[in-house]
Amino acid sequence: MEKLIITAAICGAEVLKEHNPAVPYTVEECVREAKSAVEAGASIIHLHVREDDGTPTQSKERFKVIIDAIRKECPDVIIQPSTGGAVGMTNDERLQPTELMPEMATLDCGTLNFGGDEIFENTENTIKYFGERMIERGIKPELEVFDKSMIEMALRLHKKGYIQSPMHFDFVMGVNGGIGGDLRDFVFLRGSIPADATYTVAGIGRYEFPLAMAAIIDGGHVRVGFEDNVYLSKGVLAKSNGELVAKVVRMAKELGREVATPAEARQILGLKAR
Ligand code: KMH
Ligand code: ZN
Repeated sequence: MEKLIITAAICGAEVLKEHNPAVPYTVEECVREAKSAVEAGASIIHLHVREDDGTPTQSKERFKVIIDAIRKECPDVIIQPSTGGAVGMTNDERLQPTELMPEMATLDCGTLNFGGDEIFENTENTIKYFGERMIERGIKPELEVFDKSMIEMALRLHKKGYIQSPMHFDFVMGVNGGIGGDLRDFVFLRGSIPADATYTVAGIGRYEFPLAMAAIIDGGHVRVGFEDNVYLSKGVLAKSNGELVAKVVRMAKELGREVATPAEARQILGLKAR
């Protein structure tokens, strides 16, 4: 079985220090959290950035400062900026970090309710626009799918040339508005992607570790981190993203699955050398 790629989604756009005081906002806090995750075994950092007061931003300049600072401490790690940003941002605002030519970036494959009155909008034309920019810039998209219909969308746009093979999916499961996080939901998504595709699973809240276990067994890959879940176990806040990654590493070890280095992750994902 392929080695396990662990992605750490260290920050997100919605989770706050009120949920867990270790959620990073400042440059120094982002470096601390990325470093803890990489030292524990993460090979990819899925990155959102904030202003120092916690306000989400897609500013290219802010991304550059934080990416450069993370790179100083973790020179090999794959940094995957978000193009989802936060609900309500414009397409061009969201695309700014792709101008920095990262190896990967997320590409959200559909619109969904995002709790309360929030709608995370990704129309077909938005997805095409983002897909084109990523092809132009040589960026491998992580196809974020929050429901089965979003896999259909990705496959359709792949046929039309907006997304290239081999595709790499991220099943984001358990969002209020998307697919649930039960094993049958996972099996449904997992069985719906092409044979040459890879996937990672990001379980939200209490789904994080059960779905990680399923992906480890199945040969898929795993995303954990404060963006998705702030608890190490029921009622126990994680002290760092590294603690969440370390738990996945322990699970993988118990199940006999080796963990990929960033170089091995690049090979598995077919990332272009920079
Ligand atoms: N913050 C969400 C609205 C992504 O990173 O591409 C979108 C999100 C997805 O987190
Ligand atoms: Zn994200």
